Amino acid sequence: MLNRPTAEGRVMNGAESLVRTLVAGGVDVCFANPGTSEMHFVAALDRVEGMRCILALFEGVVTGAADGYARMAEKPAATLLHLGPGLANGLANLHNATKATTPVINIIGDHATYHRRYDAPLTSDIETAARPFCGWVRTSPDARSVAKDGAEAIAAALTPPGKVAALILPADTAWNDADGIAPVPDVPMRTLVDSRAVTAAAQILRRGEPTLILLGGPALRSEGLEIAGRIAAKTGAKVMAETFNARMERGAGRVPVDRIPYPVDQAVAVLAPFRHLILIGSKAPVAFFAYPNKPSMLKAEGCEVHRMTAWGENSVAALEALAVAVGARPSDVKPQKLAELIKPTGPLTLTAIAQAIACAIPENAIVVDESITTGRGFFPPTAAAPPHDWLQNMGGSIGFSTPVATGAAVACPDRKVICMVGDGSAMYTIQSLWTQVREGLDVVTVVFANKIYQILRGEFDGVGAGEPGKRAMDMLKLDRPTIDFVALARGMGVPGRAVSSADELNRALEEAVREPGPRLIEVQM
Ligand SMILES: Cc1ncc(C[n+]2csc(CCOP(=O)(O)OP(=O)(O)O)c2C)c(N)n1
Repeated sequence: MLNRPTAEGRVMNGAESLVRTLVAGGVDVCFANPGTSEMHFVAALDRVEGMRCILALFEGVVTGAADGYARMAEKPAATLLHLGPGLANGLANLHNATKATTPVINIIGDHATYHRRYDAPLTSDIETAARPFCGWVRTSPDARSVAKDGAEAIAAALTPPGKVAALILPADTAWNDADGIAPVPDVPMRTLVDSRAVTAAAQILRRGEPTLILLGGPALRSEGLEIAGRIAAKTGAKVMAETFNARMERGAGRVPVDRIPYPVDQAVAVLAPFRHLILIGSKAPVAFFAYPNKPSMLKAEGCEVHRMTAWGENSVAALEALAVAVGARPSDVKPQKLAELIKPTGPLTLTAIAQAIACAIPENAIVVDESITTGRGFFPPTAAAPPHDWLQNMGGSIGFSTPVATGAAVACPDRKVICMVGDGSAMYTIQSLWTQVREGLDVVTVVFANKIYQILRGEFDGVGAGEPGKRAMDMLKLDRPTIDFVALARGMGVPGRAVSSADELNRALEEAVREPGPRLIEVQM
């Protein structure tokens, strides 16, 4: 362990070469939950300027925060995880990040290369654990490779459409001598769509048969939506988004699009009229789960699917080319009638909750949506709120929103983050609140405390499991004991309030949006 002097006369080990490579490569935020094997990475933080390292108290918060950060910062964060078990705790939110094609760079410590053969307690096959959830996996063989491997991890994560990368760092590769910083290899741009795909889509649109343009990914930012709105107005096609989306720009002044509903019967009904489906940055819609006697593919029989853009292609440029091909102009877009913003009063119905949220969303807010059954109908009533971003879970693994909101707030310190979460989902990664306090993050967490896994009550029926008895209902209900979210928040330093009427919710939201720093509102349903 003979660490060499740097240009400034200090020694640089593998860990420091990696931290410096990350910072030089534009990765300057790291969400961390370290252990013994990561201590040299932690030590390097004191020697390297420019890396903001943020402690989270569970790895699911670490990985979810990295997802939320990258969605908003449009560049990846690193994570620091402790061997196989640390990674395992973080995998669920890496799964969600992978499905959303979010770039993430995981640094996972391992035992020193020579120690692995002794099967010490924390030994496991980290690469095998990482592979199903990470698009790029590598173990650094020695300290001199660490910087180059780190630079290649950045390039892999950033290569369109975006990937979760896992770099495994045996402890001796962190503490042995390194050669210095490595430059990040060139990252390819999103490629342009094949002009034949544009011509084919334009031909379909010109036929005038019922056509749905289904948008996903970057096409859901305001520019893509605006162009899609032009195309729809000119051709009569309908534009929709997938059920769940990584990031959609919406609100007053933007072209509103609705999403395909989650329940299979509703989705089938929405898609039934269409003869053609044009996919732009999206997938042909499939049911979240299989149900007896229900289809897996949601489109109507005979509906033709045309994939206009492949993964990693520039879907906004593709929309632009399609608009030109069909002769659609900005003046073609007609303003659509949106649900009025009405401040609700009286009992806390689902409509009242949606209206209260819609009135409270401030301009440029970031809404993270894990509202599950409570928020299924939130989209139309919030469409006229001031312009905001709406982030959702594309991987279905719950415990997503509180970490993602944390990371989004780190990425955008000047924007209010509103995290809407079911009480069941909130309990997976509630530790996020502690990190929000420590980092002074502007997040309002709104917990929908219906005291049940309400969605699963519906799924019980949906899969034909019969009538739930007492023991089955015990697996769905969260009422024994009741969870006190205000007390949980207080325990982590977050001021909280419970509300049980629309007026109370209005007031709590107004206060939480006005005051800086984290706040929690428990909506008692
Ligand atoms: C990691 C993970 N574990 C379990 C599930 C199954 N699951 C889906 S939704 C849900 C409950 C959600 O409850 P809550 O957040 O309270 O929302 P509600 O259904 O009451 O609207 C569960 C347990 C899952 N999707 N992901």
